[in-house]
Amino acid sequence: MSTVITYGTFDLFHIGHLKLLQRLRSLGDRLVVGVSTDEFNALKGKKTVVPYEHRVEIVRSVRFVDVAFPEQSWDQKRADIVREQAHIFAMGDDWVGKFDDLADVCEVVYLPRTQDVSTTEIRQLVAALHADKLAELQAASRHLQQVIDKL
Ligand code: C2G
Repeated sequence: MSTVITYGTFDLFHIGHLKLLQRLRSLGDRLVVGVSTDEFNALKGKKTVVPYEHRVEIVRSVRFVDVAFPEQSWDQKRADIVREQAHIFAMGDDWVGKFDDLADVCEVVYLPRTQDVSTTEIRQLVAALHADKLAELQAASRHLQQVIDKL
């Protein structure tokens, strides 16, 4: 039974997250995932849209995931690897080289990210849609005001 371990925020869960979990699961017999808590993300300077309780439940419900647990600090990985008896530690290649220090306790692997999708891009898209809607409403209210003024 070989275990693969990975970590992430998984905010606004998208196809990039799903494809990574699917590929990681195919590297072993069991996939365990550390999901960053909201407090830990604050330490990372990250504010998520979806709260931790929902993100970890979504990750847990992915059929490629066997276990999901809270990631609360940068330095818990070594203990997690030993606890879960992980053979492979893996991340997307935006983290390449960052966790090579774990190579004394398990194999360290970085997989290519899925192109053209990210939580940041989804947030920007929603913000742009919001701004467009706002502009539309402001134009409508200006027009309405002009009509009222003519009455
Ligand atoms: N990912 C991917 N393709 C994308 C977007 C993300 O393969 N288009 C991968 C990332 O490389 C990462 C995982 O999905 O391995 C989760 O990404 P994030 O939620 O952005 O994770 P992050 O906030 O970087 O947290 O201790 C490590 C941190 O917990 C990593």
